[in-house]
Amino acid sequence: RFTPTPEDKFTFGLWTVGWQGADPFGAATRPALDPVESVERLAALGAYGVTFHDDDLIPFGSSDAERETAVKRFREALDRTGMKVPMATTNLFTHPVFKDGAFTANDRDVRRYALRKTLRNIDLAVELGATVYVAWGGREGAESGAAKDVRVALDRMKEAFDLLGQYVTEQGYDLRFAIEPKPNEPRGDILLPTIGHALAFIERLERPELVGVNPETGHEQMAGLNFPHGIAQALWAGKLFHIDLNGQSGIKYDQDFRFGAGDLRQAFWLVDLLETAGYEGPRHFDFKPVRTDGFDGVWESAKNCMRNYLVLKERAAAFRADPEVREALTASRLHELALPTAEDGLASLLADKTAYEEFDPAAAAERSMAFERLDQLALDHLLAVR
Ligand code: 3MF
Ligand code: MG
Ligand code: MG
Ligand code: MG
Repeated sequence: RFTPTPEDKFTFGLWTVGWQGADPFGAATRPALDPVESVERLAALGAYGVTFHDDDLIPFGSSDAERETAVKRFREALDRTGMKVPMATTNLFTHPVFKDGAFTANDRDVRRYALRKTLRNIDLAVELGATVYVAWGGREGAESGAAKDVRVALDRMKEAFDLLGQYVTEQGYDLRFAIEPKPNEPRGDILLPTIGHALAFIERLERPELVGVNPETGHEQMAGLNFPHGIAQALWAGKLFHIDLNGQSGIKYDQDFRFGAGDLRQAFWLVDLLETAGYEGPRHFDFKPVRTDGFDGVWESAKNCMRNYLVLKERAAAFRADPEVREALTASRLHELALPTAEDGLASLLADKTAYEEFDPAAAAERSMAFERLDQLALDHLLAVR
């Protein structure tokens, strides 16, 4: 029970289990992990696949020969274990050259280099079978006002995504892009800070159909936003191309706890949403095993990201199947929300005296929505006391 299999489509970034624990105030507390070991361990735990930044697999500055060896060993581990690579991404934030950003760096040479670094890894991503390419604009931003002309920077961001879209189209690649929003950290403020900003930006691109979002639980919650609500809007827009699952306790630094830690109620509603909305992409964990622990904690937390998802999946299904919940949903008029407001048309709405002239707002205001009972039923199911 609660033991994952590849059909559950759980994936992990190489950088998650591989995180060595260096933070702004302290050095690494764990040695580096070989990507091959990560693939093997995650496969043994029941994961479906792994994802990577170019530099996670091929250390920055590697020679062509070193690059070939690293890719060959990785590919052999994938073949041996049956693990997939559904997504890849570019590291455009670690090297000091990216200190002022990549696609929106003021320095034009840096922008051209960032695009070439990305295009190079796109070729590898496609070779390894990826169909989604994530773009987190970690250092696209500023700490002060005059340092970045945001409107002009957005022109450059659009230019970058238009060029990337042109490239995959010309190459005939089956690859779509997913923008990962984040409000701040490491920059004081980051461009495209939330799901909503990203969705609006995408509609201004040359090929909007090629670009969606990769929202991360903690990133939206760092901005005080409701993650399941943001995911619902991304799904509604047909733009949930990928997702980063983790845990976060309120408006703080990017905590990257394992999935299930942090805001458990939002995690419950998120799983309920993903499992009922027809989302078929990977359930991808982007978390950091706490730096207090050794490798025991790394594998324990990786296992528990998946376990917690499966527990919540069972709890959410129990909630939906409970006859009392169905009754409560009806009492709260959820079925009525699903009815169009004026399927009879505007003229008919204007002619309908019961809609206005004869409508009694005071009487309607007295109808209880009965949300308290509904929410307690959800909590009882989440706590497994029903
Ligand atoms: C940072 C992140 C990133 C992105 C990654 C793209 C290092 O807060 O979440 O992880 O997820 O760059 O997938
Ligand atoms: Mg995070
Ligand atoms: Mg993160
Ligand atoms: Mg992320």
